[in-house]
Amino acid sequence: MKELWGDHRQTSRTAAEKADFFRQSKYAMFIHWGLYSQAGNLWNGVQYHGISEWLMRCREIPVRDYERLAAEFNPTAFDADAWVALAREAGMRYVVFTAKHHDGFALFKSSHPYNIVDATPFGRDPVRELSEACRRAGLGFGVYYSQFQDWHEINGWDPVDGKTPFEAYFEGKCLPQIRELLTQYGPLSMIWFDTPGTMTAEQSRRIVDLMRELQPNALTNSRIGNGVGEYATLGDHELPVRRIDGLWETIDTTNDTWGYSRSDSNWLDDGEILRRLIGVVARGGNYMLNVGPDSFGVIPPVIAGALRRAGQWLARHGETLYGAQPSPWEFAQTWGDCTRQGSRLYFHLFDWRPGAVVRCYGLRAAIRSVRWRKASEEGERPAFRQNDGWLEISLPLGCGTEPVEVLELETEGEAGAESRRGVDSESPTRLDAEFAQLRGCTLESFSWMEKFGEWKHRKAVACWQWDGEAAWEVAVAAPGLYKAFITYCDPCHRAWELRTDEAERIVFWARDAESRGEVKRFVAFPAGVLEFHTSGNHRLALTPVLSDADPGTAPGLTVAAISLQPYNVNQLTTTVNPNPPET
Ligand code: FHN
Repeated sequence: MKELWGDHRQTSRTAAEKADFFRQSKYAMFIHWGLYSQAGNLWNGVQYHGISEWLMRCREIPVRDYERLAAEFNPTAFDADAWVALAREAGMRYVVFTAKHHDGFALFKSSHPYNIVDATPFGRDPVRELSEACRRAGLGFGVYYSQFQDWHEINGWDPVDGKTPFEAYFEGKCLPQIRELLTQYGPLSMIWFDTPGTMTAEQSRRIVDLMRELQPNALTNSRIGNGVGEYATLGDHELPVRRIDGLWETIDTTNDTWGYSRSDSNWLDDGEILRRLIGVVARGGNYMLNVGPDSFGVIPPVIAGALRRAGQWLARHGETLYGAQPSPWEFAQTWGDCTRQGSRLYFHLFDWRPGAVVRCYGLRAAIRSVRWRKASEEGERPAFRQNDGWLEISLPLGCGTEPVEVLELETEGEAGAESRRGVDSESPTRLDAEFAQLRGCTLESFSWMEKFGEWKHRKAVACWQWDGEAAWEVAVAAPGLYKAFITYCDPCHRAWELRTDEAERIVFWARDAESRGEVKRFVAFPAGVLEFHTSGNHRLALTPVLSDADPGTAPGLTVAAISLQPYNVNQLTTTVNPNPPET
């Protein structure tokens, strides 16, 4: 095999170069394919509705019964070039394929007999075919390897003390198979590890040492465990609200499962794929999106079509994302999101209409020009003005056929941005918990599953004391009335108040927003109409109502966000507070 690889042992790229490949790429295809795809979540006539690659575990299928899937596995329609062509057409820059998932079945030729070449009528090696197809197409190629969970092996799961009996599996199957992957398929972009469980630091380190020895150019993700990965993988389906520094990725699915499931057609559409991709790049990360080919080896056509349509957009607007820097703002905007290449900003419009004004606060740079990223733009240059920290761009009438339209702005030098959030006078502005200043309460991270394996993540302010306060520094575009919506769960059936620094306040009663166990049911409740008498800087504070205090209890309430929606911009009231709060 060595001849296929060239001399890569001597030509190790530096860490910076490896990072550069990752940073430039931004968008990747994740593929979950294995014996579970044969079952498609159907076992003994019963359809199961969680993530399908967990079928063996969730249905408690004995190893010998599950192994029978191998005897049937003959995906004759599998065509590595077709999958890779789809990834390319979708605009993805590398592919990560499940060489071995938790069920222990290897989708490559291994000395361990439980592998696709030796144990199925199919008899081909998809890792080889995909690695070669990616090389031909100029895409990066990496493999997923479940290093800790192996439900096929008696010692490959739930080690008691991190050594025996797990050590026997680790030495006997895990390390030899990783060696095979590192030596049989030419240069890999990465090995993508998963669920390190109770692996010891030494075990994680030994895998990394093997990678450094055999493929120093291959990256390692954080799920190798014990802090030795080179880039961070966030929680499954986690789309961060705030910018994250360093190398990281969001991993996501095109429906609600990773492996193929006959019962799951909850597909993303091209617009949603693009919005998620852009949002992740704007926060500083890479987006790896999964497909689950079926038992024939076919990627379901509905999602293939959506991926291609998103790819057509990327073919027109790729320079706004590949190699792009994150938004100068830490957060998304009311109208969409922003990416940057040097002194060029790209405003990706998710939510807009012709003739509307795109407004944003706190850009620290003068704008030289604004244009549509469109083929014919003659006569349609949007007008813009910068005033008092606000930038306003007036969209022309009659524009827009794209799932996401893009404005290109040229700035004087590289733009920075204020951390203070602007409150728009025409569109709702969401103030997330992540950006609140907290006293007597804490920011907590919540993760839960809706269906089995379908993760949701949200940060929220919780653990309130009676004198606690969550406050947001804002810049209000125009004085007037704003309807406040509070997104929360776990109500305490108590009064809360939202107060401005102009002594305006609304008091609302926290209603029922039932959560079930770990599952958080965040709901945006209307709380009241609040007035800002002046434009400019303000402070908005949320507190429990003290007169309600019961020393024996906590105030409760888990608050994810406050949204301010312009109530009636034309109906401005007096500049004197008509309704002073009680002291
Ligand atoms: O248990 C796996 C799951 O099946 C899937 O592979 C995902 C992908 O990130 N990783 C694990 C759960 O986080």
